[in-house]
Amino acid sequence: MLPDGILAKFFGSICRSKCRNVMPIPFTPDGLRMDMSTPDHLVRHIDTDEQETAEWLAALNSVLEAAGPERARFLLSRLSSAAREAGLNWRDARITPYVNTIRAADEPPYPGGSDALELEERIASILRWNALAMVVRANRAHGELGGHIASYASAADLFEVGFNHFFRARTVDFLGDLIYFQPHSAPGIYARAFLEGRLGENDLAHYRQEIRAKSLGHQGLSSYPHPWLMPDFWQFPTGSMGIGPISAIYQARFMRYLEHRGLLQAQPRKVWGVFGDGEMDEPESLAALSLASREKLDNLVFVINCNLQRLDGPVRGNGHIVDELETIFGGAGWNVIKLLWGSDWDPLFARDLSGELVDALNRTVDGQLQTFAAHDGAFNREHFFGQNPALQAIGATLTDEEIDRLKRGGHDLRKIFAAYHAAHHHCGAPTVILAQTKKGFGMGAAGQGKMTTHQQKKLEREDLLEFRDRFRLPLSDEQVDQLEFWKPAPDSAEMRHLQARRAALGGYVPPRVTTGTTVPVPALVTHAQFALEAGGKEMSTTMALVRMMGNLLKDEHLGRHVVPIVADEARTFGMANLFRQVGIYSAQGQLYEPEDIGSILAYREAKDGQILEEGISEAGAISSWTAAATSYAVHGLPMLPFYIYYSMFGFQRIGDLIWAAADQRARGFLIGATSGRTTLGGEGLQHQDGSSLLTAATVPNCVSYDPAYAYELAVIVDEGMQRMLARNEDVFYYITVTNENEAQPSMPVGSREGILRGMHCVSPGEQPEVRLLGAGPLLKETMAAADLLEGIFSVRTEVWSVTSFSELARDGIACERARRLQHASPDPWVTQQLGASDSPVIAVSDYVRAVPESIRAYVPAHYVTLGTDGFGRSDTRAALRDFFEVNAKWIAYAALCEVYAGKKTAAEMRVIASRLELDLDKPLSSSL
Ligand SMILES: Cc1ncc(C[n+]2csc(CCOP(=O)(O)OP(=O)(O)O)c2C)c(N)n1
Repeated sequence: MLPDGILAKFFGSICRSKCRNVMPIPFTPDGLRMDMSTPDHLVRHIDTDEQETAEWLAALNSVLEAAGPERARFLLSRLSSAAREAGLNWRDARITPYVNTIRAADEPPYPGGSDALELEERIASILRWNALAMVVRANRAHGELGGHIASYASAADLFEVGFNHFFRARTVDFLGDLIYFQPHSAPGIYARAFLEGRLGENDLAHYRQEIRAKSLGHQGLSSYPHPWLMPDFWQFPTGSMGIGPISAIYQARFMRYLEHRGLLQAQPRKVWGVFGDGEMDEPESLAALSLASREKLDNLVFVINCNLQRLDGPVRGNGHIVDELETIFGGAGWNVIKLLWGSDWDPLFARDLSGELVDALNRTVDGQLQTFAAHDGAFNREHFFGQNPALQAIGATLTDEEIDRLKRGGHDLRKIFAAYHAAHHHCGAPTVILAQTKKGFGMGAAGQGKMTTHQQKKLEREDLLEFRDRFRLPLSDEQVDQLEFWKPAPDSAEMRHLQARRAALGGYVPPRVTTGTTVPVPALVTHAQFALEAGGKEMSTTMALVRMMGNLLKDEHLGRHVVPIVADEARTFGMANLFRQVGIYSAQGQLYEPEDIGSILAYREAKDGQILEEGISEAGAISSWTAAATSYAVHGLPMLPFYIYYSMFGFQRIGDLIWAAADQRARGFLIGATSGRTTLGGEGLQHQDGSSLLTAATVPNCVSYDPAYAYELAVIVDEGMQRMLARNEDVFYYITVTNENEAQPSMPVGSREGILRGMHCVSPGEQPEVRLLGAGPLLKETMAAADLLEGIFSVRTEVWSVTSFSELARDGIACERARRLQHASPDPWVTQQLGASDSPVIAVSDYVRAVPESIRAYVPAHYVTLGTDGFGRSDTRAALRDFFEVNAKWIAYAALCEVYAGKKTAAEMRVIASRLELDLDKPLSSSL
């Protein structure tokens, strides 16, 4: 009967003990005394009653031996709740000691034994050299190219264990693991592909010289993983810190979604993400940790390369980044594995009977660990092992050379294998491996642990020779001087082993594979007849979009490929009917009776639900969208995601994730709803979007539209589906839709081409004196302006609907350039449409003027633009349009200024303005 007796003893002893902090040991790396106080969170409590502690520990051990770990866990939980009941306010520290989570005794045998270990170490050394040589060579030739040596130097072993034992390739019957590679470790991944025979020497010789290489008939290698630039190689762009981690989580989750919906066969695939410890500072890196554990994503493994440094200096110089991440990941429900010390530390820990060694490691902050990494064995003996007699005794069992060679966990293949093995087999939660390494490992005095190591791109001769010797590379001095790449003969033991391991794991990684699978697109009339033949019916373009999507979801072939995504606000966009129709995806199904059960709009969660409702995380929703939009390549299964969101919280909020999706050759629809600076009345400054179309225009493979009418929207969506699903083009669509109800006309005959190319005439006029171009929600104001001009001022007009200024501008740029380069080219579409007339042209957009300005060069007449520059305001649409000078009256007035130019005086124009009730002395909308 342990509990009661033990509990009584426990509380008694706690009351007796007075905890005392260990005094930190001042550390003097250069002989000077420094204030090196250990931060409070790294100071452990001292034992005031060792005998009592020993009794408790013995009790725990005896339970473990007699009844096993389950019983021991139960007792500890029971103790913990008793402590809480007694008001102790105690909780288990989230931080475990600064040692490996996996005990040496629990390590599995290394596959292939010591022979394999030795070979793999040699292979890693070759890769280190080739990666280094690649960067140094490029920078010797062109100092501006840049590149990184130190990151891969620290991560090489972490990658190699993955490549040799875990990262499974795509085969005919297995879709393969997915790996998110730390971007600035790219040289190492290229170095491996070179040994594998996937890249040639000329490719390596053109690292970061993609343009020049192509002109010489070589591939050239992009700086970081960029599927756009190396479409058969890289799968996931990670160059912008933080994007890799959140994308990896949502990728793992999307794989589950596909499985639960029965679209993808359930396979034991893994998503691996290798990231830097500095990268974990990015909000996106940590943003979705709880989603991963909530959804029990045991198909996900993060390996955080804790080399303790970022670019400028230590990640957490005054603490332990590993402990901090342990707390964060552990708190979020992840399985955390600390991989801190190599096998050569095991005998030292075995000798550490007093616990002084562990205590010293607990207290040594990262900035100090970095300093130790940068110094030799003698220094470390003096300053680390020299701290007290117990440590001195442990250090005395090693030579300086051995101290120098003591490995950190992330450089020990055996330890890494044990951690990966545990992660690979862990069930019920994602795993993070916190692997401690040295930045610039092996770069010697030139780089290892140096503050400046991240930016080191060149090495002196002596350093290169030292590197060669350090990794026992069979290179002559001359070969080192020439920075020759080293590739052992195909029948060498190293190459045979390397190839055999990859063959056993199904082939090479990373591969980006596209199968060219197409999905039949239903005829436009089947899902959008209501829009094509609207006949004046009132609806908003958002309503039209949702109705089309509802119809597409019902399509026999396409339906299951559609992925509706929202962050929140499905109700705002009128999508609540889809809850019932296709359900909201939840891995757990629905464990509660929804409040609105029985209603036709009932909130329905289901394991095979089709809607991804991500909660208020635009970063999460776009990551899901990217996973779906690239499924055609990643899983060989084309999907058609529609992510519908407040347009202001798209390009502005998560523009970098959209840029990464573009890099990844995403295909899908981004729908900027409640769009337009004056169309989303009431919401004011941070909601009213006047810029997303401008940003969208800067993304090369993003095709953006601002349709005014439901039929325009229908044609655009149809063409988008044709291009992405039937013609397999690597483009994605950004379409703005609004919540303003409007009488929707039917589609005029022959307007399809104009809609798609960017403008079509909606109100032709005989010899117009002014041409009005209206876009999106402001087409209505433009039409009203034409009525004013015709009705009150007898000015002949013509009105055009501009569906896309950016498509018009792109066409203009291409035609103009073709001409400059002496190629035959038709006029740009906008030039053709506006023809030979020199009547002035007035363009109006609910976005900043830079959007309509983008076509100025191709407008063959005097051109005036009106837009919504400035901060949004909370008010009615009418008030907003007057404020931004984009309502019918202001448009008409702008037109009259051109029509009457040189014919009417300023005073006469003021009379016209007052007739239109316009205040000509109001401040500029964008003035401060
Ligand atoms: C969003 C973003 N900000 C800044 C950078 C520039 N940058 C590239 S690497 C790096 C430091 C990375 O440190 P860490 O993640 O610790 O990786 P390590 O090189 O130490 O392995 C920085 C700031 C970037 N790539 N992306």
